[in-house]
Amino acid sequence: MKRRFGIRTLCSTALAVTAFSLSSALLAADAVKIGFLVKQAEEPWFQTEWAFAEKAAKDKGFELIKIAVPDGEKTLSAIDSLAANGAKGFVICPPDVSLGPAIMAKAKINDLKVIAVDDRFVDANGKFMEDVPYLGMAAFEVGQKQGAAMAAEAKKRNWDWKDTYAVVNTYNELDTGKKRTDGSVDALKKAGMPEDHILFAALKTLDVPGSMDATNSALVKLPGAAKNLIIGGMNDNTVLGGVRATEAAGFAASNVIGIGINGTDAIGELKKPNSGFFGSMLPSPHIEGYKTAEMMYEWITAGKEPPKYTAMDDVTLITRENFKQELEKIGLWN
Ligand code: FCA
Repeated sequence: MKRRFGIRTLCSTALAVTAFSLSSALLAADAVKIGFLVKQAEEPWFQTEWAFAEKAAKDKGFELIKIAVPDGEKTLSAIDSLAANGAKGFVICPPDVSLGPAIMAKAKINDLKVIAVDDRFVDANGKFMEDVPYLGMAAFEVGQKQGAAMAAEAKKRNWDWKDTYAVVNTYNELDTGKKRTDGSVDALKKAGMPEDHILFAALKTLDVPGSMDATNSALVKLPGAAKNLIIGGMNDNTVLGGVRATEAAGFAASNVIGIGINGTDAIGELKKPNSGFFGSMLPSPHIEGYKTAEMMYEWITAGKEPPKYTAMDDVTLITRENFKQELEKIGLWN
């Protein structure tokens, strides 16, 4: 009797276990998979987007597949591997916006939905691919705020425009880059900076060494009267290298105002007690990462199409005075 009871218990336990593992296997097979592809995984900006997309994945219960795509070849093969893994869509900041048509063609063959983040796709004629949902910075406005912050700090230091010059590192190949530097130059001019005191230096690469090279090429063109310098660029890295170039050229920190954009990539610099890198315009990488991943999830699971264009225009100037508090507020201080 005792033995029979034992066997029956064993059988039902076995059945329960089978049912459980079946359902968890089904669940795993059913888990929605979403890719998040970024062009410069080494930038804290993109690591922050990833971290918050991961948070969305936990909250909503989907699986996030993060892939670094530094070039076109890696981008296209990443899309194939996402499809092979059963993903249903991906969010992407492409290494080159003109890859847009190739990315969309690959996504279509593999039946994957696409949302662009930060850098907007352009077609073969250089026109925005407006059909592809895009979320990114309101670039001109953010640039204007950056320029206004530079001018305000120059005013605070009682700088005279007569001996103040600006070096703006540009990356006009990328619309969001061009609009940001156009915006900052617009604000500097409106604040009274003479147009011929603004020097432009084209960036070859979007990293610190690239911006150091660009600024160096402009510094040699400065007139002897240049005492104070403003350093501009589309993000933190493109300003950080510029500031390094001013140090090498012998400018003291008190004679340099560099203000970047991103905030995330300037944390190490702002931890230093002093440098010509004065601050950064901090947008919302946490919201960008979370929201794009969430929009993709809702598109896949509920058929809710994301808006074609979402502009993020909220920025806060972070400096050595307030960066810790501002980053803490949005959960970015660690
Ligand atoms: C571009 C830049 C990044 C970041 C992002 C919002 O992709 O390369 O550093 O500023 O826009």
